[in-house]
Amino acid sequence: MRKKKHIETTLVILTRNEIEGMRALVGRIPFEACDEHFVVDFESDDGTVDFVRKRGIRIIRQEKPGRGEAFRLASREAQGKFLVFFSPDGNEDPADIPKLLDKLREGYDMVIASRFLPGSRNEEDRFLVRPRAWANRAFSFVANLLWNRGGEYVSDTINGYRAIRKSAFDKLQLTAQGYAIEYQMTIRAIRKGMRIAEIPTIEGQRIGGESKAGSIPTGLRFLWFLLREGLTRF
Ligand SMILES: Nc1nc2c(ncn2[C@@H]2O[C@H](COP(=O)(O)OP(=O)(O)OP(=O)(O)O)[C@@H](O)[C@H]2O)c(=O)[nH]1
Ligand SMILES: [Mg+2]
Repeated sequence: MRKKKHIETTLVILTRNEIEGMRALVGRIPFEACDEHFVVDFESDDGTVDFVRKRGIRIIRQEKPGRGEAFRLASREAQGKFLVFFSPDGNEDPADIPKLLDKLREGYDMVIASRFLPGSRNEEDRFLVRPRAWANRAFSFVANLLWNRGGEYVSDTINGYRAIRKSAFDKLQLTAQGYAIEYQMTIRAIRKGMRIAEIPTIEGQRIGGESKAGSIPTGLRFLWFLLREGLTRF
């Protein structure tokens, strides 16, 4: 009998109308660095679904919207003990995928691609006024101030480009539906005293399509979320 291949790593690609990004990036994604991969898609109607299927990539269609939903669905479907989440909109450099996984192999519970470390670059760095980057740094500052007791400072608590052990993901019992999912994941990992590492990343520009995360509504949602999370016993 043939021995079943051991699945260590699962690559999850998150899409909601990302045809241009997928076209540009699919050839650069190091699929061979992962034992399993699939796309989690929410209602794309721009050709993303066909594009993915034609390449023989498994696609899981989400029924409820939101990145939070996508992360939980992916974790239920994944067979690997290490999960790495990649969004093909141009912001994330696919070459970081093996680097994130290597850090998990070193024993960390979660590894974040940070846009705010020495050697990193943030999408807004080309501008003088950087509202999104400043808001991101402020949210990270508050999370560390409130909950980080002696762990390494986490410089980018919000970036979605990250890898995590499935066992750690399950322990965090994440409830956020949308873009707050990553922030919640980091806050709860800090509160649980999990081992968190960061690697510097170079954030690229969005390749095509549209951002679904307007800065002001997303920022306000984060503030509201921070308040609720602060009041949650965990
Ligand atoms: N599966 C899934 N993917 C989503 C959902 N919402 C957004 N995405 C994907 O998540 C990634 C990040 O979403 P964006 O809208 O680019 O948000 P952002 O990165 O904060 O904003 P910009 O980079 O400025 O556009 C993209 O690849 C989206 O296609 C969702 O509900 N489900
Ligand atoms: Mg983006």
